[in-house]
Amino acid sequence: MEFLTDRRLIDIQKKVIDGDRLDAGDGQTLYQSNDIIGIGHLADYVRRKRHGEKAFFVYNQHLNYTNVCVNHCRFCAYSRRKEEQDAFTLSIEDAAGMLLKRINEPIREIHMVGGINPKLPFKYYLDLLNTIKRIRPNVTIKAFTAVEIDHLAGIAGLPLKETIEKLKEAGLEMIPGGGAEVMSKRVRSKLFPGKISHERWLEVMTKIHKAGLTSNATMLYGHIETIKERVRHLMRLRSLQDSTGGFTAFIPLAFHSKNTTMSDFPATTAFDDLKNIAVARLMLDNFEHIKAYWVMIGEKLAQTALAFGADDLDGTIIEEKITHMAGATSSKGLTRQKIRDMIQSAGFEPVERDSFYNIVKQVDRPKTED
Ligand code: V47
Ligand code: SF4
Repeated sequence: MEFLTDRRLIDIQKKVIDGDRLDAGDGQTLYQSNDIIGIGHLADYVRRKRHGEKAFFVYNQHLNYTNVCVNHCRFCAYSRRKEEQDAFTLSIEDAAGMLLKRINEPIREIHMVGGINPKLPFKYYLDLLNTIKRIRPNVTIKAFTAVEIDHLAGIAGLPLKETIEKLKEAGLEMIPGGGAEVMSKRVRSKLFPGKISHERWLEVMTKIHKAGLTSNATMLYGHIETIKERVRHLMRLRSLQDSTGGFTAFIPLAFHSKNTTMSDFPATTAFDDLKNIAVARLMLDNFEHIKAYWVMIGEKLAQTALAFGADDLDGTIIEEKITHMAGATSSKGLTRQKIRDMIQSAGFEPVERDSFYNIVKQVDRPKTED
């Protein structure tokens, strides 16, 4: 492969072709390099070895049950204090109504997260899960980040293991990857001191995986984190994955600063967005899937990211709130046809999946259906 303009990547290229694991020093070199085409080629090589031309997406619905949160992360535009005018908490009936509104759509996954609202009892969360399962018995519920799971154990007055068992009995099958941000004590103390430590985040994930549930993992980038901290974050995820194998996908999250206390921070660049996808694909050799989350990086760049190591575009979503409140300009949802077109016009094969990457069989649909 004669495409590297940065000679420092030659040793990394050899490791990638030989299937050898990259180390933290390689991660640093990749992040420091400006040879985005070279890095992209290497990531694309790994991506095609794993998934060929397949690019996945899921028919999903987002449900945010409350924006009241006591954590006050500095990068968050979504959360509110309980007394603020636009603070909201869904009743179980409200949540049911949101599901019923779209009951005729073949939704496979409900992605449900919220703030840390001390007013809600543990029963509320069990009721939410039970209600979703009653209304939509066949969806997978991917809900509650590790931060919420930690809080739920606190209000249930139970150890993590028992808390997770109760949530599982009520219908929880998978948890989303949020809440880790960047695993660094320095960044946490400056941006999200109210949130659980990264040690606790990893502990919750370990218990989730041990309970037989899967999860995703994310990294919030484009704020005050250093390259070294990004690499350390990836290494910690890789190491946990070595021991549990419970992570399904990694999703780099591009920081959006509008309406936050950090609104002077510029948007991430396309260059850095693609680099984060590609470096993750190369460093996380034990993660099956790397998601280009179109909500954060926009539809056009997410499509391009398919050639830089990503194999998944997340899904249809409809009504994304967290990033749009922080100024995202992407759509709030996409139709399946739009996602298929994005994938096909990038030269890949669209594959509709469920939460566990089982392929959803395509049936002939009338042209009017998305
Ligand atoms: O943990 C909050 C991030 C996360 C901002 O698992 C922000 O499939 C950018 O975890 N700018 C929640 N990011 C979202 C999340 C997620 C999203 C999509 C798919 C999956 C999955 C998980 O959003 C939070 C935080 O890191 N976030 N505020 C912001 N202003
Ligand atoms: Fe709360 Fe999550 Fe926002 Fe932090 S990122 S303030 S935990 S809703």
